[in-house]
Order: sequence, then C-alpha cells, then structure tokens
Amino acid sequence: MLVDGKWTAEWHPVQATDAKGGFVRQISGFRHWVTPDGAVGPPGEAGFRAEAGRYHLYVALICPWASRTLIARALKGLETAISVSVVEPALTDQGWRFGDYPGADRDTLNGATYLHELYTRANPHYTGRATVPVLWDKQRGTIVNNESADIVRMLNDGFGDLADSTVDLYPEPLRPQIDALNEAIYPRLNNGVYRAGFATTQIAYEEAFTDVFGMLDELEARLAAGGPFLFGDRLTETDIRLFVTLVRFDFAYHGLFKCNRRMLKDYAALSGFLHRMLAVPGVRQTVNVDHIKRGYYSVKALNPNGIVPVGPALD
Ligand SMILES: N[C@@H](CCC(=O)N[C@@H](CS)C(=O)NCC(=O)O)C(=O)O
Repeated sequence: MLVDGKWTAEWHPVQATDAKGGFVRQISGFRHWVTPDGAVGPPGEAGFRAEAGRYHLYVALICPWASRTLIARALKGLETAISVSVVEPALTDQGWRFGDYPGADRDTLNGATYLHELYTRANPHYTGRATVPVLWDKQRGTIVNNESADIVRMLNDGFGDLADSTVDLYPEPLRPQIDALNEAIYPRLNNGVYRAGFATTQIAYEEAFTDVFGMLDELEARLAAGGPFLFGDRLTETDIRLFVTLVRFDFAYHGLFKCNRRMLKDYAALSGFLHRMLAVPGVRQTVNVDHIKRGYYSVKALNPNGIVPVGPALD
C-alpha cells in the first residue's frame, strides 16, 4: 500500500483484520462526482463536467467492484464516451500492474507501470491501498473517484445526454428498496465471500460462511417467487451487484474462499438469473474467466504455489 505517497513493503494481501480475525475493507479515498454541468455532486468538489472522451476507467477483470462499473458503462451506452484500461489479473508485490497479459492493457494514457503511480499522481501524499476501479479525469490529470458504488450512480445519472436515458439503474420509486437490498447483499454476500476467504480465525470464517449461504438462500427464494430480476421487470444496480458475485462464485469463491456448502450451479433460480444477466447485451463482454481464476488463485497467502484450477466451465 501507499504511505504518504511511497510504496511500502508492508503490502499484505490479507489486508486489515478486526479483533476477531475478520477481514476489513478500506474506505475509498477519492469521492468527487461527475455531473452533467460540472456542479458539485453529493460528495467532493465541483468542476467534473460530463464530456465525451474526458474520463477513463481503470479496472481489473478479476475484481467484482470494478466489473460493476464496466457493466453500468455498457448498459448506459457510454463505451465510446469513457475509455478503459485493464490491469493484469495477478496482484504483484507492487499491486496492480499494466502489461501484455492476454486481455490486459498497457497504460497508454498515463504511461504508468503500476496503478499506484496514478494514485500518487493524483495525490503525492496519498496513504491507502491502490484499488480498482479508478475513474480518471484526463483534463485535470487526477482521480475523480475510486469507489465503485459512487461510480455506478455517476454513470447512471451524471453523464446527461451522453448516456442512454431509457436505462435507469436507480429509479426514483425503487430507491428505498434498492438501498435496503444493497445493504443486505453487500456485507453478507459481496463482501461476505471475502470475509470467508480472508478470515484468519475459524469463528470469523464460519460467521461469514453462514452469512453467504443465508443470503444466497434468501435470494434464491426471492427469484423463484418472482423475477426475472430482483425487482421484477426492471434491471437495477442491485442486479449488477448480485451478478458480479454470482459469476465469480464457482470459479473462485467455492474453492479458494472455502464457500463450499453448495455451488452456484446447484441453485436453480440464481443460475437462471446469472444466465439472464449474461444474455443482456454488453454484460458477457465484461466477464473474463481466465482473469478471474488467475487473479484470485494468485493470492499467495491463500494459494502459495499459484496453481490455477482447470475447471469449471462457464456454460
Ligand atoms: N471500495 C472499493 C473497493 C475496491 C477493491 O477492494 N478493489 C480490490 C480488487 S477487487 C483492489 O483493488 N485491491 C487491491 C489492494 O487492496 O491492494 C470499491 O468498491 O470501489
């Protein structure tokens, strides 16, 4: 991680833990907001006006949080307005690296080798982990925001006429229900699998395991009772949040993170949802199974020899 703008060897993939050995995710540090006219957003400074070609997304295809921004970009028709660079799948001892691994990119925009260089370019005294996704402003040469939940909302309504206004991932009448379901799914499932995988005590692992499968059971029942999406016919940001975890489940979380009560394919309604999401135009292109497997199985603390499982297949 970076400490006062310097890369430190203190980097550790297991990240921070609480008193019970539970995994603790860092709070994101850049929280500015792109708005149609450059007015100040919910948090942050003013001056980030929506303009075609001005913004760039740095992502990792292994990462569910980065992938949700890629899906929102595709569904909102912002692929030509916002360019993208993909880091290599395996975290190095200096964090995410750009390069020639198939499906990854060099950083032709800023010429960085490691993602952390962009963080120190934006703030020479930055302290924290250099995470993806990063929304970069080419005009001001800085990071707009590195919190995927914010970036998804910004892509939904911050880009004015540049975006497809017929798609609304956070519709006004559903906002209270969306917020409530997000608040359940994030700790128990999206982050729950990480809490299981990176737990350093048996009790923290078992608590996370119970959360993960409790949430999957609830969502299976919800989708079996009605669909095709979590809120019926309308695809919302909560569907994207669920999808990015489900699509990684059998490849990484079932094995590496020991979330192994069942495989995702054993849940009929959740599997149906997964395949419905994959069929939505633009979604499948954001899923790179090789990056997912190679990325997760390169975490040395969990898999010291780096062997990547051959199966399963995405059918
Ligand atoms: N709050 C962030 C979390 C992003 C995050 O944790 N990304 C991980 C990859 S899945 C990362 O970049 N980790 C690198 C590190 O922790 O050094 C968001 O949702 O945008």
